[in-house]
Amino acid sequence: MKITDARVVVSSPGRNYVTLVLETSDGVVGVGDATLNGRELAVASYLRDHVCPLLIGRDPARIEDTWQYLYKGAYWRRGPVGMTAIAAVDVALWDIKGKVAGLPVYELLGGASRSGVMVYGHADGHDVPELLDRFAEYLEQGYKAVRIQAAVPGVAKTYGVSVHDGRIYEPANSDRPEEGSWESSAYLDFAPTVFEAVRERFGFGVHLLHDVHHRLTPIEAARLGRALEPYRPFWIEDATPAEDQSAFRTIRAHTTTPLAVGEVLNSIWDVQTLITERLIDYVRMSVSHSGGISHLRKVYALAELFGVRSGAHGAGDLSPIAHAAALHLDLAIPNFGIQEYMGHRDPAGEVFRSTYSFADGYMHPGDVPGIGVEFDEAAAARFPYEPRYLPVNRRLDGSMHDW
Ligand code: EZ4
Ligand code: CO
Repeated sequence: MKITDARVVVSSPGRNYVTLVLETSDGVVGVGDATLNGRELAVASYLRDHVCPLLIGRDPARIEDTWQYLYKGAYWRRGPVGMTAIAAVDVALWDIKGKVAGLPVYELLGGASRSGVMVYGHADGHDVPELLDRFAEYLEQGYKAVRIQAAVPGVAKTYGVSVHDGRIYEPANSDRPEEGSWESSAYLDFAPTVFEAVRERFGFGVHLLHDVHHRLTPIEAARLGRALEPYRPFWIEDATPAEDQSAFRTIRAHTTTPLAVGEVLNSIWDVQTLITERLIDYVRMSVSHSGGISHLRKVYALAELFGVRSGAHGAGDLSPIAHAAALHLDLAIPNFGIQEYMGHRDPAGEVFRSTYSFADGYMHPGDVPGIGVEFDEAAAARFPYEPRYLPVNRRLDGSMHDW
């Protein structure tokens, strides 16, 4: 069997997605997600112009060899654009392998290690009462874990708080980067009061998560971790800018609050120190942005040796194909921790028909052969690409801050 066609589809059913479609001489079709939020067309070009021509004629069964060929063959290593492109190829090849074998991908990865994948949802609010109302809705739906984000009083725009139009939180909401402002001291005082309010109303029988979104210095992050200890968070995420691995030594030295990081990282080398020095508890790299199933499972295997668990990024900018791929891996690995699940805005469901399901706080990828997501190219063509940027953030003196 040979790969006979490789094409890239950029569409915007509710938000932009980049999808790779591979076809084989046996008529089997595999799909992979290549979406890199706000930089979509760079990955589309990397695939179209530099990778797709190399795939034609290759044996789709040789997943690891293709991975090595694309990674080592590029000479230029790591980085979000290249690793997202390779991930799309990798997931499409796993999809093909599953379809050829007549098995869901998790069976090819060693089979299920658990009956379901615990996911967390996102509760947010412009103030604490609104957050509490949203939180209650998640509990009613059966969620066992919920991320809590509330607007900081006096701060113009807070990460993670949506415009409540009944839709899913989407930070890439403008054709120019929106500008926000940030000052950490108000946030550091406010965040523990949010946890206190949620614990007071709902008790300790539900996991609470929180995303700091790269906003603090190491010693500020240490202070936050310590202040949150009485409320026993499941984790704080991206407490400091993620690329500085050694910053976590400082945070770790001061708090027992569990730490998660990795959604902006792309390779096993980016988390080598974090894992081998046991500086984090959860690694948040996603299938789509870190070389696909083949590479992320190596990250998880390394993490297993050091007692670090998975906690993969699962925002709406990861397509349903990426979410399904994540669920297969989550179901199979021994050191699964939790999976983020934001859901997808309509009309994404018209373009991506998925077989995964949610019940009582747990998800399952389904048992159809392959990844379990059908990509409808005719439907995708009805939703053309729209330029969208993530926001930027400035300090009160006008200088750039992480957003
Ligand atoms: O900002 O996915 O944990 N989730 C997040 C997300 C990210 C977006 C960036 O594309 O931090 O909201
Ligand atoms: Co995050």
